[in-house]
Amino acid sequence: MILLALGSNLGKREEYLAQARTVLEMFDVSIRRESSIIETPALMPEGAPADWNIPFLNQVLRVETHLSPLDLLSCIKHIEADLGRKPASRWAPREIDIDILAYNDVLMVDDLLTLPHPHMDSRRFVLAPLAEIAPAWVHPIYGKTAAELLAELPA
Ligand code: PH2
Ligand code: MG
Ligand code: MG
Repeated sequence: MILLALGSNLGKREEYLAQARTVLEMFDVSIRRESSIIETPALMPEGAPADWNIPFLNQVLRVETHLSPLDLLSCIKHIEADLGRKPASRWAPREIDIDILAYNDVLMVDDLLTLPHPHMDSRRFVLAPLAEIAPAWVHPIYGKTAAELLAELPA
């Protein structure tokens, strides 16, 4: 199962998510399921500027594609730039963020891409929409389902 997470906390957030879905389909990334869109408080690094504290819209997609993980990543980087995302520091507010959560059972650690996404198991804004569309998906390292990982999150 190939899983993507979308996030936006700048500008017309809903439109950025919709445009991302449209452009993904144009690049041979077929969306098979999409979660509800949820609004979530920004998770910020310690010491982040106060004006970074802008709520996100988040959504998770299950997709199919013939692109390899790194080709999918480079496609995603192009889409993010095309939709108007400006280069900014890590975790700064962004018009659109598209992250690959998992690519089948591929395990990789690379400067460009780590799979599964290294923080997905601790983030409610990822696990809640993921558990909505793929509760039985099993994390290839932890051997737990999305539903189990969500249930184990501290409140
Ligand atoms: N993405 C981040 C940093 N913080 N917070 C929420 N709620 N949702 C996100 O998608 C998010 C975040 C970096 O990609
Ligand atoms: Mg992200
Ligand atoms: Mg990203």
